[in-house]
Amino acid sequence: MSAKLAERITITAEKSRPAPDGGFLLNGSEVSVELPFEPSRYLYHGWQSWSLAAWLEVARPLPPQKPRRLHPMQLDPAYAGLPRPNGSWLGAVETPEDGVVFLGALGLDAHVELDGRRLRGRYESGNGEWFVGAGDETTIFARYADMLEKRFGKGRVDRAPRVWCSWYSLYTAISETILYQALADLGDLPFDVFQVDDGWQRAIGDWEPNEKFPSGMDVLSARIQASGRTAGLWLAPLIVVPSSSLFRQHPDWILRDEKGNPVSAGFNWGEPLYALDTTHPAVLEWLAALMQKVRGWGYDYLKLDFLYAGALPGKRYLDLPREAAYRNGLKVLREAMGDAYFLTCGAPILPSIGLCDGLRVGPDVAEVWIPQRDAVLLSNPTVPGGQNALRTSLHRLWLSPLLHTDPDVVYFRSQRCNLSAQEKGLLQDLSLVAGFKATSDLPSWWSDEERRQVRAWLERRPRIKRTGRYTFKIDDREVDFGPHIELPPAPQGWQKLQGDLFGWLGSQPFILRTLHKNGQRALQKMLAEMS
Ligand code: 9PG
Repeated sequence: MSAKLAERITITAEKSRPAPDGGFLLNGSEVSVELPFEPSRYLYHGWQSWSLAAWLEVARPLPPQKPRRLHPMQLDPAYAGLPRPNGSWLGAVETPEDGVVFLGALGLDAHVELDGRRLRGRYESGNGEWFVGAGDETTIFARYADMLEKRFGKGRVDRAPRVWCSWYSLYTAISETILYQALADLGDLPFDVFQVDDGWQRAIGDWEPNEKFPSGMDVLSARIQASGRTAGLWLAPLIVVPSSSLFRQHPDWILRDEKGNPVSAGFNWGEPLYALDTTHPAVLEWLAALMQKVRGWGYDYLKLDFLYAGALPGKRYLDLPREAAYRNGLKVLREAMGDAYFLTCGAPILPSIGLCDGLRVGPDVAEVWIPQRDAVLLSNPTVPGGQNALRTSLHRLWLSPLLHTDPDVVYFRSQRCNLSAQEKGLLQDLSLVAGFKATSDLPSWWSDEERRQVRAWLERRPRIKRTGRYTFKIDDREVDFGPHIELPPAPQGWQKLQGDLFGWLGSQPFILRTLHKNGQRALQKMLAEMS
């Protein structure tokens, strides 16, 4: 089938030659592949960890993702309005004969879209290589991954560490007291890493411990290490908020547009986010010093988050293509952190390959499967939720020969969790097929039975066999994720009006600040209930 199909597609490129094991290698700043059929399904492949990746019907275009103010942190803002099916670096269509036709860039700063019967690829600047394949989906992605490895390298491919992370229980309400308690309550459960997430720092940009960590970050890491575990730390080194000292002290470090205005990197923690220019020598020095500082505190597992900010469109100190600028920044971070385990998050996919050990491959999970307002009314597949995380993570497992694919944490707890037993089971199975185990459940929230399940999950080393796009065998059990990843339908009628209103409101800073304050209040209430 594949040989025949390969003969029937028409390629337009500056140069093209047959690839050694079938398909073609192209060269050109713009290339196209004309299909001998009308495609009905397209593989959207979103830009960064949290962006949507999924096979979708060509005839059912994606409704606009809302609110718009959050686009910079949820998709590639350069292509947010594109009406046609499209994605970053690669795209594919299903063939009538049960295979796929695939077009994928072998370099950075590239985008693919489907224009009728044509797959079109374009590099944002200059020329680059492409791979075209036709035939079996799994085989083609394996070959693509292999070609990427030759160009970008790969991370450590031995087993991923088993991680306890503070985010999906305590969120920013962490303190050294609470974390000491959680650490003690974990007892001898075989977690390799105890990772402190967002909430320890003074501000986004001011990476020093706040008043909830009076003993200092080094004392905390020593306690973690004394439990036999690696200490892990979250940072978002490429973004900065206006309330930080960094922002006030170094206006010239901020990524700006042609008019000189700071480029928006989104809105979170009740504030607008801005990006650091990773081509500025002083920024690179500061990033390297930051990595050395946290290594010096004793943290040997680093989760670096909101990394997309380094690759946003803008006018830089050096005139480099944006993903090349990002990758240079990432290289400096990697070198400065030495042999620490490096997990990238909110990270553009291709330019992170070879420089990190693990990559978050989907949006955040949450203690709810489908958040009605955000996922349904706002048509947003990148917001926290079990289903959103499952869908996108599954479509990025092809990356597993290159790095550890982190599908985010799983839940065992029934306290403070609205997931059904089946939904928790789906996420637990996902962690097994992705090969990355993490949870944020506070150990004191587990029943004895739940704690027993956690131990069994941590100790398992199941045989995994992929039997189809969404089907796997985990030891002898068949798992089918297929029925659980369908996108909610686009809102109609009254729901559409509601969505439009919420979308508008959700772009207003005063609403976002209010939502943030409400979230903080809910966390304070939780802390009060816990003590
Ligand atoms: C800490 C968290 C956790 C989590 C990360 C990241 O507003 N947003 O669009 C948005 C997206 C993701 C996000 C936070 C906000 O989560 O994925 O694991 O570390 O940061 O703040």
